This record gives sequence, C-alpha cells and structure tokens, in this order.
Amino acid sequence: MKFIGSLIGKDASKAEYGIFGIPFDKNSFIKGAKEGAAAIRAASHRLESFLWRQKLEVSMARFYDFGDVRALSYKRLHKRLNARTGNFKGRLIFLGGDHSVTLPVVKSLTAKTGKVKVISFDAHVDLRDSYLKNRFSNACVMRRVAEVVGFENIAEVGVRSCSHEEFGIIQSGSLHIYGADVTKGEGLGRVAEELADFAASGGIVHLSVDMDVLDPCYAPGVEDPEPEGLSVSELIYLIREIIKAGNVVSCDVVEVNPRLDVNELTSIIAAKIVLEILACFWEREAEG
Ligand SMILES: [Mn+2]
Repeated sequence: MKFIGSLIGKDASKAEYGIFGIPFDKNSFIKGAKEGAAAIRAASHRLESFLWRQKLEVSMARFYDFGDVRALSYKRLHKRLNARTGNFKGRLIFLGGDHSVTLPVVKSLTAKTGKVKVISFDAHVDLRDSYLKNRFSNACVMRRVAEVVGFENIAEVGVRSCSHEEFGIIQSGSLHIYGADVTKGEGLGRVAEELADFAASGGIVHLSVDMDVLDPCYAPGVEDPEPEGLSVSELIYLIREIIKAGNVVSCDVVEVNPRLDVNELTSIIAAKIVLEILACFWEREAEG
C-alpha cells in the first residue's frame, strides 16, 4: 500500500518528492518500529488527502512512494539507502524504523551535498556514546550524527530527558538545545524564530521527527514515552516555520511502534505530519 495521494505507475518519473520506508529496528531495545512505515502508510488512508489548512489536494504536490529500503544489517542499510535514493533529485521523506535510521540518511545526504544541518524533534537527546554495548543504538544516534555534521550544526527540540553524561555534553558543547519547557506554550514563537534563523543560515537541512517528542497522550505508540511533550499543533507549527525558512531537503518520521500503539493513534498522527511536510514542500515551491 502506498502513502495516500502518491503518484502511481509510470507517473513516478514526474515525482518532485519521494517517500521511502525504512523498516529497520535492530538498534532499538523494544522491537516493533520496523512495522512503523507500513502502519503510517495504512493510517494515511484514514485521513483526507485534501488538507484543510492549505486547501490543498496533496496529490497535487506530485510525490511518489518508492516503497521500502530493506537491509538485514545496519551496515548494509547505509549502502542500500545510497543505492535506492542516490539518483532521486527531489526532496525526500523517510518513514522509520527506529531513530538509528537517521544516521545513514544523514551520511548519504552529506556525501551527496556537503554541509548539512540537522534539526531533531525528540524528547531525548540521544547523545550517549554507547547504550547496552551498542554505539549505534537509537539512544546514541545524535552523538553519531554529530560526528558527521558537527555539534554546532545540530538543533534538538522538545527535549525533556537526558542522562548525567549527556547533560555534560550539552553544557560543554555547541549544540542548540530547546527543552520542551520552552518549546511549548508562550515560548513557542521565539523558538520558531530561532529555529527558522538556524535553518536559513546556510547549507541544507535534514529534519528528524522522533514521534516521542509529542506528549504520550498524542503518541503512545513509541518505545520511550516521556510525559510533558509537545502537542501536535505545536509540532506542526514548528515544522512549518522551519520548512518556510530553510532548505529542508530531507525528513524522517521515526519511532512509530505499532505494537505499542493505542487505536493506531501514533500512526495516524505520523501520517498527518508527513502530509503537512509534503504540503510545506509544495507551498515553498509554489511561492517560488
Ligand atoms: Mn526519543
């Protein structure tokens, strides 16, 4: 099943944006995120393809769902990603998978285009050097991404959980960190402005959305639900401001675990976020 509104068949060559699933969860502790991509696609069909906010039929955005990038090992995943996405010139949206898939995505993007900024929405900072003896754990992904793009080129948003070790890195480092306490409610506008400036200050941007950035009441189907998260509207507002301002060429929506979900709510909201990202891409292009 393709994501709702996808081009079909031979029209694929006309696609300006591409969707790829990455059904991979070998670097998570609780398994099930590998079923996330399929669940998000299925959930997309429970939403209208006409978007109320933009008054846009999303199929007008001309995107193609290329299916899944599958790999038995993490190392192979990187190679498969390069092989599958290397020739596609348009903007990309990846459906996870656990959060560790962001590293090969950022690596292949860096190899293709040079300097990359990463904006990550996540309850957790994911800055451990190693977790359960795995340096590529989803709990270490931003540490590994920092080794590729540099701490100064990373912004983490909606944070409300970290270890003592990780807090040391935050305090000594040049990371841009926005705690959930300042990202919600009254502080939201200021954070949006700062993220827009960060996104617009040169280079291309990869946007990573770990669904656990949302409050567990919106996104219960994640490995590590963390109370006091963002609302769906707050998250969508920030994503819109970032894509309006910067050159966001790829996004991932990760950590949907259908085995832990309630009434497919997390999948439906992930699908909604993908629709909003597509609409933002389309609006950006339409406004020239
Ligand atoms: Mn997380």
